[in-house]
Amino acid sequence: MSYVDEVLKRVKEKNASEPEFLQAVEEVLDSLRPVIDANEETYRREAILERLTEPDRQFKFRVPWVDDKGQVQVNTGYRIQFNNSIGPYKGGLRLHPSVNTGIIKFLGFEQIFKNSLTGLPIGGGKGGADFDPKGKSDREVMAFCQSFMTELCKYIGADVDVPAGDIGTGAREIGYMFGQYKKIKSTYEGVLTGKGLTYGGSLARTEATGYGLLYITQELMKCHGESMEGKTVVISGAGNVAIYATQKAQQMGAKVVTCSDSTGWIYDPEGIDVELLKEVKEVKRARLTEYAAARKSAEYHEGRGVWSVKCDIALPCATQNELLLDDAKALVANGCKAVCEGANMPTTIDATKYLQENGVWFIGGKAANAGGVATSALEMTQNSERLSWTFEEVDSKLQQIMVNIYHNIDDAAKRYGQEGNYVMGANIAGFEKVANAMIAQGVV
Ligand code: NDP
Ligand code: 2IT
Repeated sequence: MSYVDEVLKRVKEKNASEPEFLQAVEEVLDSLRPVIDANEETYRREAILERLTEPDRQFKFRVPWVDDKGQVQVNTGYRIQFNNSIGPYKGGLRLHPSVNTGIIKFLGFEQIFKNSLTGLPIGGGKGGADFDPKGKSDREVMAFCQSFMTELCKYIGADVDVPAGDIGTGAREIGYMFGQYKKIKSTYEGVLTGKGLTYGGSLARTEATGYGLLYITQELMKCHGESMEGKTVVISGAGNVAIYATQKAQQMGAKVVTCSDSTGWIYDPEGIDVELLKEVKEVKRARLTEYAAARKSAEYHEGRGVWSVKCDIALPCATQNELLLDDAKALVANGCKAVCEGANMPTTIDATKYLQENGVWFIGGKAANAGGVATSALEMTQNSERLSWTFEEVDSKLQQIMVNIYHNIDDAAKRYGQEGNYVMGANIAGFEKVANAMIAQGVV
């Protein structure tokens, strides 16, 4: 049995109850076969794949807080520090009822390769809780965040582990968590990213994941002799990534005709009104029915359905496993040229294969959504030098990083005779740097 197959078998046996983690490991290890096979003896002796698929450490803890009725509530908090061979652990905090060990492990595992691809010195980690901020008052969210940080603060630090936002964690939650960290530790340090602009946050971090997604998509199109101008784009999600992806796509001259949330989706043939979407989602924290009620051209549909809309480019920006095989078939049948992932692992493995086999240019999340964490690393740099850069400075660095990522993953795929397989290119380019650092640092 090959080394990859041996490790895959062992990982499946050990983590049988964590399907999302197994999916992420399978996708990565499968595509690393050419690299591993070429250096099998070294990687096997060093147990590189076993070490990569076993987190450095994982914390799971009780988060008690009091709701507005005086009732004590209990959630489960997580932080998984996966790999710090190229820098301090770095990755977001997800607050969503679906959060469990397997979800955080899959996200932390992906983060290792994504962070490596940015070219910046950051390792992989992820955390969160099964808390649902939806429908909670600001006071309840603050109570939860303070209790969560009371425990989390023992494990993180500006040079140790630097959490940030993800689903359900935005500027409000990061603010409350930062305040509590500072209160307990009596130290003012860049321990979180995505902070408010008046207390150490970076300009362009809010926009970075969505903007970065469009910068890499634009480079992909350019390298295939196409542009974004006049293209029809279908986007899922209506949160941080989806909103700023929509905004940047429009600035590039494309028309974005959909968005979605967990209850339904919007088809707006005249193009999504980003200011209205921001008002509904960022200010009112309301459902998309409010968008439809305020906009004549918009149709609201219950359930899921954005991938059935005819488009040139599809950008999944909501959550994992939201683009399935049948959706991939619909996209291909409708002539979609490119799919780039704003979310983490939104496309299932069979859907990804179908898209690739049918000539759709496909860039996975590790490369396509790396602009968020890259800009977080730029926030860490600014915090360290106690300076803040202008929006234009950060944005131009972000553009350069995304263009570099495109060419790195394209080159890596070509090196192994797999031109156009950007999934393989991303996994290989991300892996090589981490594996080299692990070997250089010995058995730790
Ligand atoms: P937000 O919480 O801001 O928005 C998430 C959006 O996705 C909401 O519209 C939400 O709808 C929808 N959604 C979430 N869960 C589900 C679900 N189970 N089914 C259907 N829709 C769902 O999160 P972000 O925009 O920050 O994150 C979106 C994706 O991008 C995630 O995969 C995240 O890991 C990834 N990502 C985020 C980065 C960042 O910087 N924020 C960086 C890189 C990747 P509803 O409001 O109804 O729940
Ligand atoms: O998935 C991700 O890359 C993020 N949620 C952003 C992580 C970060 O540290 O900015």
